[in-house]
Amino acid sequence: MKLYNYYRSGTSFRVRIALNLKGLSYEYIAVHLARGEQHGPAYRAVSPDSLVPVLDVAGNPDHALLSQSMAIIEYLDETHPEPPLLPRDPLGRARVRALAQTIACEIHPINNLRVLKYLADPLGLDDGRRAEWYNHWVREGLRHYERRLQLLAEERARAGLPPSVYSYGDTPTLADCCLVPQLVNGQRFGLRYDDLDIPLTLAIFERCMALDAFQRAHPSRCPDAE
Ligand SMILES: N[C@@H](CCC(=O)N[C@@H](CS)C(=O)NCC(=O)O)C(=O)O
Repeated sequence: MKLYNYYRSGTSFRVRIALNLKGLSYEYIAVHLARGEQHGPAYRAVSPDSLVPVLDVAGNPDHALLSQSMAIIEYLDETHPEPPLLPRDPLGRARVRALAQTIACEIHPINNLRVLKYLADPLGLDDGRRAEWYNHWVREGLRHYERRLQLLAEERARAGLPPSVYSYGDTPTLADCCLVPQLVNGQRFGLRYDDLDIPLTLAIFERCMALDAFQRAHPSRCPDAE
């Protein structure tokens, strides 16, 4: 498999984590987003929407190019079921997808590179105002994530179960693949989490980052890291 990605891309980071958790090796193909390589004709042939990540599952540029990190991770989970990244039961799957989408649908799309660029030009927001935008949506989204974790912990307590080790249950799931890159991305933008009151979220982050699969996927460990 080949993964077209970029070290600082949070959605690429999600897929790198999933590949590592599954124990799958892949060829790392860097697309330098900051230099605009995603808009060149070579990459356009791979990704019509000029976005990373793209996973080439056949090693053939003419077919089996998968886009959208969530679809890619679910594909990997279905084709390589162990260890599962989604619970077996429908209720658990819905819960994990809801957590994952709290990050992937409510935070990330309004904060990605092209949106931040558009806020600058043509909308004219300076760096400070753009940071305000970014911080607002990340902080709000993380508070909502924490609240979901609290509700799940209460539900488990009612069933006589201890709190989850990771976002949902005792093993990492799709939700953790989304959470960790978002938190790392926020750190890069100078976001502080200590005044946010999100203890469950931060404890899960630490547990994930203690795992080799998450460490190896970190931007600082990527071949294109600067
Ligand atoms: N929903 C897509 C989002 C992909 C996305 O936004 N990728 C960003 C990097 S994290 C990108 O390629 N940005 C290029 C740009 O903004 O020009 C996914 O989950 O894969």
